[in-house]
Amino acid sequence: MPKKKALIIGITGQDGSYLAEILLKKNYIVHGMVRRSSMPNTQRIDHIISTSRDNEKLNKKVIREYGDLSSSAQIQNLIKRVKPDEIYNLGAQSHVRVSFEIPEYTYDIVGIGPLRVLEAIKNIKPNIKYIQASSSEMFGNSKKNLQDEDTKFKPESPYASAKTLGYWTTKNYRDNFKIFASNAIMFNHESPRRGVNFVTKKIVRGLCEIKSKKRKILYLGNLNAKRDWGYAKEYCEILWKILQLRKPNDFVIATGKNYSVRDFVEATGKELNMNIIWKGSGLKEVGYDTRSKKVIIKVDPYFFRPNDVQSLLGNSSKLFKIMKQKPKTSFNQLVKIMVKNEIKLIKTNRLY
Ligand code: NAP
Ligand code: F7E
Repeated sequence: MPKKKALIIGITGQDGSYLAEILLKKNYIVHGMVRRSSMPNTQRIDHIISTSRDNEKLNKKVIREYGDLSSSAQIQNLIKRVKPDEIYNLGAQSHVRVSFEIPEYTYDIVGIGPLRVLEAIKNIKPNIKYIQASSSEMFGNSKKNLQDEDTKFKPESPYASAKTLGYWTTKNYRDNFKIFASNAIMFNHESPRRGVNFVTKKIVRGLCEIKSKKRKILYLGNLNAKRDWGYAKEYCEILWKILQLRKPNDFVIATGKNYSVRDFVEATGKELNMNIIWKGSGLKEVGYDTRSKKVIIKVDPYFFRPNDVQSLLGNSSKLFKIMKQKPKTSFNQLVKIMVKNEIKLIKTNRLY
């Protein structure tokens, strides 16, 4: 049987890199869209990038394809040339706070990007299976404490509004043009490969640096926000499984438990033999390590958002019912995985 071909948009990101490894193991030919940059942006996939385009010589490596979600022409050319069986759209300006600073760009890539890909699929090869990385941010500060596929969207940021557009575009192309197009509504998922300006990786790296005396203070924003944090590697395996279903569908992927940023700090501290307690309130609140007897966390309003989502908690019973699948890694296991890896990384000055 000929090998299946996948195109991963966003292959250089956290999820793209895990998904590429998963698909290569499943014997796929994997093409990955990479943006041209003045400094290397392929650290997460350097170990699997191929220099050859010859399928026979690929030997479980990714074929790099230059491209950008801003360009319909590039997307069309790529789809015409590669003719993938499956497209995973993980490409995004994925930082919520930054989306308030660059809203137009965020709308273009995150909101219109999926339309560009789906329109190309419709016109060039309508039997391509497509999955859209949708986000729990679409629920915003929801009236429902537990969010599922039927919960009303209430996007609070340019990022969330743009993701909501991507979600509906995906559903419209499925309903109107019979494209196999599914949404994975993913709640926060983390890993050692998480970008350093997301809160979990920032906390883990920051506390590891404090522990190894490379820095004194870690500055954070909203400590009270609660998130449903899962393990990225597991979520990527589920993305693949969603595309193997007989019919396209939309699924929430979540652990069903949520914790605050403050909880994440305390759990990370515990792994590093610190005992962090909180003193003061508001902007004056600090995290104090009773072992070193030092203040190690302070609040910086720079990291606040004009409007933050205070609590997200996902109900992934539909995923479990239809696919007998649910994320298994617990909050404490996730923290352990991230801290263990960071201790190794920090010795070599690598981020991933
Ligand atoms: P990430 O680490 O920020 O990766 C984003 C990827 O998109 C990177 O490869 C990035 O390339 C690429 N990209 C950015 N702008 C692009 C453009 N103009 N054209 C083409 N590619 C572009 O994000 P992630 O955490 O892996 O998340 C994967 C997807 O899931 C994203 O769409 C994100 O919005 C969504 N999502 C993530 C979570 C989560 O908790 N991680 C939850 C829900 C949904 P560079 O490396 O060159 O920047
Ligand atoms: O923030 C608070 C912050 O930036 C989590 C993206 O993958 O998941 C991610 O979006 C919470 C927020 O992730 C800092 O205010 C406190 O309440 O790690 P984050 P996010 O905004 O939830 C969703 C599902 C996505 O789709 C996105 O692509 O932590 N927080 N202090 C902080 N956040 C950051 N970044 N930095 C801080 O210093």
